Amino acid sequence: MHRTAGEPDAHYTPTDIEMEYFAANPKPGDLDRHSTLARTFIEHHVEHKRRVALVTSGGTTVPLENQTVRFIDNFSAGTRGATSAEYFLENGYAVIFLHRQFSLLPYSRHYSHSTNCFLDYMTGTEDGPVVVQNDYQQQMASVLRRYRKAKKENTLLLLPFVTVNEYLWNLRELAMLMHPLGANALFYLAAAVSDFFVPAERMVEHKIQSGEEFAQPNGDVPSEEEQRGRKPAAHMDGKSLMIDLDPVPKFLKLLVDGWAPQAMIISFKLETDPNLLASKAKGALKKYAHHLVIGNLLNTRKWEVLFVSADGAEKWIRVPANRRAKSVTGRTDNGRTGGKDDREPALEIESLIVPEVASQHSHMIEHGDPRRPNGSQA
Ligand code: 9Z3
Repeated sequence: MHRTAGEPDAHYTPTDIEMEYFAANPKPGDLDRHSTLARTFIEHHVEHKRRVALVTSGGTTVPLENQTVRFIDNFSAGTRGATSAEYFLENGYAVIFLHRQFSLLPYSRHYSHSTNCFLDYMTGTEDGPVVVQNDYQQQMASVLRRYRKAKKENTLLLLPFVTVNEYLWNLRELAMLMHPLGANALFYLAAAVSDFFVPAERMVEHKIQSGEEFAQPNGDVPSEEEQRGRKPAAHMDGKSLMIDLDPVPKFLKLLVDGWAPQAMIISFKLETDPNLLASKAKGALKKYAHHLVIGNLLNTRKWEVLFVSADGAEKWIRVPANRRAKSVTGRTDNGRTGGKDDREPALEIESLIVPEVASQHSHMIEHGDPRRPNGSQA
C-alpha cells in the first residue's frame, strides 16, 4: 500500500481487502490538498497537547455513472455532526469536520438551509443599513463569538466529501495523519455511510440511456463496458434500470485494527425498528471491538440515543419532553402543536452526548484503554 500519511504503525499490515479496495477505486483529486491542510492542523494541536476529534457528518453518495448524472443518496442533513462539532469545540477539542459537501456546518447551521434562512433574521430599509433584528441579536452574537473564537484559535478544519469512495480515502488518510496524537485522537463517526457502492471497474462512463432509441432492446446488445468484458453495475434491462451494488468493505474494522489503533473510536448505529437497536449496537461493538456505539432511531434521533460501551453497559440519554425543539411542522414527538405551553428553551441532545463522550475519553487517557487492561500497546 502507498503510505503518504502519518507514521505507519510498526505492527500494521494492510489487509487484502484494504489493498484491493484502494488499488481499484480512484484516489480523490483533492486528497493531497486535504492531507496538507490536515497535517499542518494536527501538528499545531499536537504541539499544544490539545485533543483532536475527527467528526464525520452527512450522507455519502453512490454514483451510478463516472460522469455522474444519477446517484444514490440518503436522508442525512448533517445535523448530528455539525451540532456535535460545536460541543466538541466547547469542550476544548480541536475538530476536523469531514462532512458531505453542502450539508450543515458548525455555527452557520443556525442560519442556513430553508428552515433557518439568515435572511429571516435581518431587517433594513431599501437604502439604509441592513442589521440583525432585535429579537435575534443576543443569539446571533453568541454564535458569532463562538465561530470567531474557533477561527482565531485555529480549532476547526472543514474538509468536504461527496461520494462514499471519497469518504473512505479521506478517513484512511486522516486516521493515519492523526497517529502522532496517540490517545488524544477521537473518532466520532456520525456520517451516514452507504453500505453498498458501485466499484470503479463496474461503473459506466456515460449517462445511462433510458430512452427507447438507446435502450438495449432485450438487454442483449452489449454496452461499451460489456464489450470490454465487464458487466456494468447499473444498466438497462429492457425498460428497467437494474442496479447491482457491491458491499462497501467494513472500514470500521480497518480503522480500529489498523488505521487508528490508539485512538478512541465511537460509531453510530442507525435503525428504524426499536426492537433491533440494542442488539445491533452490541453486535457492532463485539464485531469491531472499539469503544462506544451510540444507537439511534430514525424517528427519535433528535431526543434520545442509546450508549453501548465496551463493558456491555447500556445507557439511554434523553432530552426531557419539555425541552425538545419543535420540528418544522410545529409538532413535537408527543403530537403537541406549536403555541404557548410548558416548554423551556430547547436543549440539543448533542449538548448531552458530547460531554459524556469527552468524559469517557478523559478516563481512557488517564487510566489506559479499557480494551487493553494490562496496559499493552496496540
Ligand atoms: C447516525 O446514526 C447519525 O446519528 C444520523 C444523524 C445519520 C442518524 P442527521 O445527519 O442524522 O442529524 O440527520 N450515523 C451513523 C449511521 C451509519 O451509517 N452507521 C454505520 C453503521 O452502523 C457506519 S459506522 O454500520
